[in-house]
Amino acid sequence: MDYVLKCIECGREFENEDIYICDCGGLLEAVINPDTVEIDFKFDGNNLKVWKYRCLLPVKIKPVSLQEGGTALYKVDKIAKELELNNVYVKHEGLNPSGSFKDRGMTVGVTKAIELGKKAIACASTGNTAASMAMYGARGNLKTYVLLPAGKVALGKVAQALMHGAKVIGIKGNFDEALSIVREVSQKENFYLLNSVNPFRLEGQKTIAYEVVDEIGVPDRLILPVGNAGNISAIYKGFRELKEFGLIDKIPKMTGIQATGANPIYKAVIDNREDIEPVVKPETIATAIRIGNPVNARKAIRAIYESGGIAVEVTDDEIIKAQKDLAAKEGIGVEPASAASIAGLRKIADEIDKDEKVVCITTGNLLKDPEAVISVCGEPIEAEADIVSVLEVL
Ligand code: AN7
Repeated sequence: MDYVLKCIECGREFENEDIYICDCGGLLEAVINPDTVEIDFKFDGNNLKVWKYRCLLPVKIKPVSLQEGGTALYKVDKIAKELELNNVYVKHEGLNPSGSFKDRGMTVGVTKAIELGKKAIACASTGNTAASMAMYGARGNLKTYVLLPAGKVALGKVAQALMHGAKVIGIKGNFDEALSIVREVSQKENFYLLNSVNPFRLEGQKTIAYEVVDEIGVPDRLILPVGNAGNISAIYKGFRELKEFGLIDKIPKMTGIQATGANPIYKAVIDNREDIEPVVKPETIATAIRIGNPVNARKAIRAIYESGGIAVEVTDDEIIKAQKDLAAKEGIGVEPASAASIAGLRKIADEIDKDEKVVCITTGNLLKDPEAVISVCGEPIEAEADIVSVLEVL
């Protein structure tokens, strides 16, 4: 399969794969030449995993894999009924090996790092990227370096990054500052940067689109939380490619959800702009999407406009309610950022046709952020170790 990295702004094409950004400052995208692709999979719902779609993934060597993808797709009829909708699904990306969708990107990104002869990989992270990168770095024998906003990353994610052997540095600043630092450090130290500005990482994440089509055909609408805006860009690219290759005939309305305290893409879309104004001090309980200056904003905003989608903002209270609904009514445990997709669905339910096929992506697992859970649910009740005391509190 032939592909080039192409600038989404000026159209310049690069043979060199060891770059992240065009000289003009534009984001890059891996553009596959459809005439050189031989589709060797069937959309039959079987054998779901990222590497089922290898013929559309731009890597040449044996992948560094932990059997990512193939996540569960649940129909959520109780939540749907409350909203007077008939076809609502949740694709639970929290069931990936590290507990988030980032694994789809990392299996491709880390494989590319090895292909390029890199010895070390790096990222800034609100947590999940770090956890996933540490895991795949370990699997691929690479050194891993992580910059986090100190005190603002869910405990489970920090624990993962540490245990899988990353060098973890908490900076006294936010994610946007960490990303700007790690971009420069990576250049100086020849680390392969695995934030979502890396076009190959997004290639892995586009398989969410492929898998949804494999399972239920093309939905009418796809809803997901938006932070650094890589995932919405990647999933849109996945659908766009399938359409270009003649495998599907429509693209779902891409619907991006942000927290009110970290909402630059929402603000741009309601003003019909193509560029964001960064939020300088982003804040939300959904620390995964506590991002004020998303690097993939221009890709994401195009994905929303071109697909006829929208952007929505939700409050922390709405996020917590959605997290509880998913957990207590449907048995699906997700972290706060992931619940934003259901909170967003609730907000726009009136505008959705009742028979629309809607897929909400829940991006990360409940276990990632136990502290957020305790802060909203409280501690367990204590009782003496005897039957009478237990019956009393029941
Ligand atoms: C659970 O880990 O940015 O819009 O550094 O962990 O593609 O950034 C995490 C993002 C949604 C937003 N849900 O995805 C990181 C990081 C969860 C996340 C997002 C993240 P993008």
